[in-house]
Amino acid sequence: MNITLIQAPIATGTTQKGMALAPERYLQAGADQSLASRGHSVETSVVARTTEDDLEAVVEVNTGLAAEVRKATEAGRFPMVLGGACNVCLGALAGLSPRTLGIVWFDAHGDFNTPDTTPSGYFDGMPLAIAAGRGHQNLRTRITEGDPVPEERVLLSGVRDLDRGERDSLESSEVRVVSTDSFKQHGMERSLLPALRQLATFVDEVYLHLDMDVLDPEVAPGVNFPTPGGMMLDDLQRAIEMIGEHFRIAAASVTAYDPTRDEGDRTLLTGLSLLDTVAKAAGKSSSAIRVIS
Ligand SMILES: [Mn+2]
Repeated sequence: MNITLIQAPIATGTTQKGMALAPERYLQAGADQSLASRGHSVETSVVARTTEDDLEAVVEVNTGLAAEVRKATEAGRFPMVLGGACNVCLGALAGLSPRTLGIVWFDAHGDFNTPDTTPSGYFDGMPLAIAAGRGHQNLRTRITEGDPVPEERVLLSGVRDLDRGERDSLESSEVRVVSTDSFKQHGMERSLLPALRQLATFVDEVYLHLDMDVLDPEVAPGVNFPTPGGMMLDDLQRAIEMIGEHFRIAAASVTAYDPTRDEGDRTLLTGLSLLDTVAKAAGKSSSAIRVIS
């Protein structure tokens, strides 16, 4: 497959700046060569952050990212975004609009706070809500003319740490949530499959978002908010394959890796292997006839 690896080095918040170093670290470690060695044709691009102000930088980087995603898509290339924090979803989705697509989002957290519910004020606890039309819409509309993604087209998976107000918002929303509790009770495949099938009644194309903290800190310690009880790598890889079996994957982002918090490059290596998994699933989903079983 033809892939454009787009580096989006953005992080918000005072102690989370390390996430902005992730894209460069992935490239240093040979992310592009690793994909090329599996038969993909890989191009790389970088979106620059020039402003100090976090919210202005969110607009700046995501506007640039949207242009890169659009360019890649128009050239028949698969946009693979290396975050950066989870707000890169805004630029990725903006580059894909006005498509009819859903979101499959893997995260230990909901990222569904709004300025009204957030206990911390942390911007990167809000991007999924923003993408779905809740909170900071003036900021979203500076990045895109497209509509928010309707909540019934959003699947949030691997969640195990929600703030109270965020939990209430999710419960009263149309967002489909598959928690790690459900994985433990029923197994990952048996939990995720019904949710994917439901989503497939609304969309045949998705944006795939992988926050590295969805994984257990055992395999991905290099994140800002490590949360025990996460997914193991093989389960997440299988989940990504399943998504490729049910949907065309329009673009993907791998976010929230903080190289300054890694232990022995464990998170880096996990991230690199996920890029391969995503590329394979996306390649399959774009070429094969999908069977919704
Ligand atoms: Mn996140």
